[in-house]
Amino acid sequence: MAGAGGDCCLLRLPDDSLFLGLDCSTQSLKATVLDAGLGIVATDSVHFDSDLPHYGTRGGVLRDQDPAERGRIVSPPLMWAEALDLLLGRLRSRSDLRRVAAVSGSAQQHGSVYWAKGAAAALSALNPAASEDLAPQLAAAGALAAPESPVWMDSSTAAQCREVEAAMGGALRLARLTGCRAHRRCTGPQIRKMHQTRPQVYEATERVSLVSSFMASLLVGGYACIDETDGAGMNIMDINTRQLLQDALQAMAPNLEERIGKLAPAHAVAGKIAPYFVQRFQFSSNCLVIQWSGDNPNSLAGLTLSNPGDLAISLGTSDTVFGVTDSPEPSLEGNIFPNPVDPKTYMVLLCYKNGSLTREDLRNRYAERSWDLFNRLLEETAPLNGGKLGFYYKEHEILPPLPVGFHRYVLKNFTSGPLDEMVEEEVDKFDPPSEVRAIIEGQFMSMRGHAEQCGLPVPPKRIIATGGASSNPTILKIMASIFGCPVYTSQRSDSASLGAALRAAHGWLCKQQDEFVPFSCVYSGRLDGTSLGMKLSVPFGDCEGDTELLNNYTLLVKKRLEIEQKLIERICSLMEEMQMPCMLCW
Ligand code: ADP
Ligand code: XUL
Repeated sequence: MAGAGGDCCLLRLPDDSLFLGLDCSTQSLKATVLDAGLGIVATDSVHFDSDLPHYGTRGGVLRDQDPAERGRIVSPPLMWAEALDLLLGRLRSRSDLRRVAAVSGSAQQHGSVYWAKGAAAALSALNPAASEDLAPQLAAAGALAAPESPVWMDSSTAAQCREVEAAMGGALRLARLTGCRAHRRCTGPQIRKMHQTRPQVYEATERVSLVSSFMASLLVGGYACIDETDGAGMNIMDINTRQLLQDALQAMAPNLEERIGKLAPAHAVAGKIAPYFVQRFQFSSNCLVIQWSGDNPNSLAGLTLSNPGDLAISLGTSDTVFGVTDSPEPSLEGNIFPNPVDPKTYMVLLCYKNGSLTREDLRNRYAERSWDLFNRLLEETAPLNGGKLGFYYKEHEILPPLPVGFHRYVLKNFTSGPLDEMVEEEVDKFDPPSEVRAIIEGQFMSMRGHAEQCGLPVPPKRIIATGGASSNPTILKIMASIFGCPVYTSQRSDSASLGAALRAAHGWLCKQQDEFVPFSCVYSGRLDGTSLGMKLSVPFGDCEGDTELLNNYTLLVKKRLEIEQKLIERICSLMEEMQMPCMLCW
């Protein structure tokens, strides 16, 4: 293996080359362009709601209003295609796209795109000379069997999840085989639901892509493979052998294998960039498209996370907590994905649906829509919030699996008795500053408790924070106190598009060497002074009282997990009373 013996620093990216990374996330399409010295040359983004308002999305998604389709959350794939044209048009005026040696990307994980019969031909015939852009050309060719794609926020697949787990010998067996139980957002159950509820769409489908492989397909002008990392979020791939599992495919829908196609490693070349992009945006016809992957795996690459003692926390539309391991132990709570830049290791991930959009909701209710006021309220309130604990679910949550609803508790005798003996009392509301502290403390306490249960390092040596809300230092301070470690941030909060640019460079090097080279060859000896340098944002342990506060948070985390369990039991017995199947504990 080239460079495995430590001589990978001999490998060089050509001096004048650029590497483009894209990130098609829930709310926006973002870009990072790196030069050969890994400096950031350009960044840009297209915000779906405001830049492409004709799709009518809110937060990048459409929510089904039909009561029978409660929890169905979709996005139009043509919106992502239109965003690609718009973003590349903007980038072309700011950087010389002819110098881009390779492009790769990230996308929100789990979403499924249904290509119609004949779409492969339509992709290869995209016409750069036509007056029309990608989206209208795809629409005119009838390239999509479904105009809307279920995305990771969709929670309408409970029945399919139950069926799939039963067919596969239970939730834990499925998790051990595929890296996770059938979470509602997993792609396999989404495909099963499409087959069951819209059979005409499934019948008309030639290929199913993930959002990541959909975007790569546009760039290569043909079907790109699903990569083995993002593919692990589907419940159909064996995470050890990285092969499709026949019984899992059958548990989802008939004739699925031919619709999925082959899987490919994340560092592989998907193809050369299609003539459409060469002529429209002046890419070189030699520009390589490296397999796209999921946004969390690409963040792992962008943060160069490789030390098992480090924990990454991404505060984006979803909140995610992840780390690296070489001995994965799949559980009922988290997800295991192969590491996109190291074939020997895996990433362990916890995902929360109530991330930035729920924080925004509380900011709008209690802090006049202003992050400045939100932060002032956080600073006005004392750590531990006087024993006030809040559970805020604007979306059906994954961890714990609770439906939409807000729950608030106050621990009785908080200032006088021992914390672990305190009893909680349910209340209707808190004062606004306490609401604001309760959501932030609550989110981090939940992450700490569940991370520990999944075998992630707690306390970690350090946390690397990323995603939109990681630009907020007041929030990061609370994260450090609750986890009991320093918090670092990278230069830019969009580690997914940065990771995609680095993976583009990695894929390019692997192609040059004709074999896998270690990812560190891309940045060997060059972390500081490049886009990859980390800065210490919040130290830990320097202030008197840090440790005592951490011990108190430890007790509150325990209490919080107990209350979560009681909430789950309460909902389960309500469902039982109504003689409905319990969706929380199947
Ligand atoms: P995505 O998952 O779509 O990639 P991002 O990582 O871009 O999301 O994060 C977008 C979110 O960042 C917004 O919804 C917003 O709530 C949040 N955000 C931006 N600035 C701040 C801030 N100063 N404090 C807290 N949250 C912020
Ligand atoms: C991860 C997940 C989310 C999306 C958000 O499993 O579902 O983090 O990737 O973009």
